[in-house]
Amino acid sequence: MRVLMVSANLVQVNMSVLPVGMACVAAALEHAGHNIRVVNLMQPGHVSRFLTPALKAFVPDIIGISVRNIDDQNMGAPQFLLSQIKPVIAECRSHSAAPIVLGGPGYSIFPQSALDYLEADFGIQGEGEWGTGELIRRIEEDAAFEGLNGLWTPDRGRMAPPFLNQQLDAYPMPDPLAHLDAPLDGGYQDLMVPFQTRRGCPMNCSYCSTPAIEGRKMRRHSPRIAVDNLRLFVESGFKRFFFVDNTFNFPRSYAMALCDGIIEAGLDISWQSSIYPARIDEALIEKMALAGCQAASVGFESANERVLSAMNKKYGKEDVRRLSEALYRHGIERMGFILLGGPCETRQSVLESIRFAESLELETVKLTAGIRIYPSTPLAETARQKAMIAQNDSLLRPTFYLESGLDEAWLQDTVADAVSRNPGWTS
Ligand code: B12
Ligand code: SF4
Repeated sequence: MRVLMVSANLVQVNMSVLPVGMACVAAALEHAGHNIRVVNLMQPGHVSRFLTPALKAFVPDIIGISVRNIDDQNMGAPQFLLSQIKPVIAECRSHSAAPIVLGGPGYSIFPQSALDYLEADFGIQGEGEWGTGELIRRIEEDAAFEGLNGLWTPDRGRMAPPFLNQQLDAYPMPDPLAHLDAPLDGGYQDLMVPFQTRRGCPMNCSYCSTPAIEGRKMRRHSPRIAVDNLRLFVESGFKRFFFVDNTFNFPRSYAMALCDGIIEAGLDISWQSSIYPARIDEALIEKMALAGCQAASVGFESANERVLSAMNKKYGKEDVRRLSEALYRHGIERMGFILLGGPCETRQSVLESIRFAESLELETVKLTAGIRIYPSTPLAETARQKAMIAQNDSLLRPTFYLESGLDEAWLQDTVADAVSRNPGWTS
């Protein structure tokens, strides 16, 4: 079949992000023998510039749309980014009668409400490699959709639970730079190539949407395959990578093996990753530095034990301090993240977290006021019990948890004040 894959992430919030998830699906479909065309829309003007000609010239049999962001998670002035995808769908419909399939991390959190809102024909929740191929097969053979894992339809909802392949090596590795037809200012060589080695997270933080996207069981590529793929990028001139794995340090043995592989392969690369502030020691940090880790996101979220416990975090502030000091010793830039306003938060705990972050002297800190509530999370349940949200609220429109008793204006002022007196801090 002729499959047009469209990345509909039209924003550059935080940084330009290459569509690695869409590239995974495109690689799997190409491997299965389909004729693939990829369009990477990186700003609204790209719709007429790149999508319209592709629709006219390629004449797809099916269109896949990758939905990454629903909103920007900013309680003060939330942007509902999903609305930007409506014109993308309208453009597809005006030039093509091909069925439209949605997928991607944003879509997977809201499989029914996003499908309804965008008025697409199908959605694949979770990983798209197997499900999209199977959907195409059934469309080609005019077969029923019953039992198709991860598939959602507007009328019948979910057909079966999402498919989680335990053998990630069974999928071809993606090339997020393949078929990149929307040039970025300054070229690609300076971009951080998003790179995934593991999927899933077992940590069960109370507010997290990852289970809906990747599941709770961690699945991995073999370190050898990951390193071979990194080498291909290096041979094409790319040296900067962003490991998009949820927690780089889990499991520790895997993180060590991956770093060893990078070092043994002599890859001269630099990279960023996210670290969970537990089960990490100096030996792993030293190995990460040797393998090219230049910066680490440390989402410690709070310094208050009651708040951390309500978030179901499995570390305390002394773990964070030890981690921060070890990263500093090995020359890894520390990017701290704090989430303010969740259950058990008080004015005192807000100030405690800010003071603690100041004492760490991190290179950068991002303070977020209010926690985005995602469906099927313990945080959503708490918000429902406290009547902050309606029982049947889909939560598709950005909705935030702010502990009762915490005044939003005070919190925003306190955050702004902390940002203004600390260089490298943002909100
Ligand atoms: C790494 C990451 C980042 C990095 C990206 C670095 C980089 N260079 O790529 C950084 C930190 C910069 C970042 C920034 C932001 N992020 Co972010 N990020 C992630 C994270 C952890 C992984 C995304 C990823 O790359 N996954 C790896 C790829 C391989 O998987 P995938 O994209 O899910 O693709 C699979 C499936 O979804 C599916 N699929 C994908 N496309 C398609 C298409 C079709 C047709 C089909 C059928 C299937 C399909 O198949 C793929 C392969 O299995 C996710 C959380 C998560 N666990 O998913 C959040 C996440 C995507 N981010 C999110 C957000 C909000 C943001 C920001 C807006 C935050 C901000 N205010 O700054 C920005 C936006 C950046 C931008 N310009 O778009 C939200 C999106 C939900 C929402 N509320 O909108 C998520 C889900 C986190 C969350 N809070 O829940 N992010
Ligand atoms: S560690 Fe990160 S990805 Fe895992 S559950 Fe917690 S917030 Fe989600």
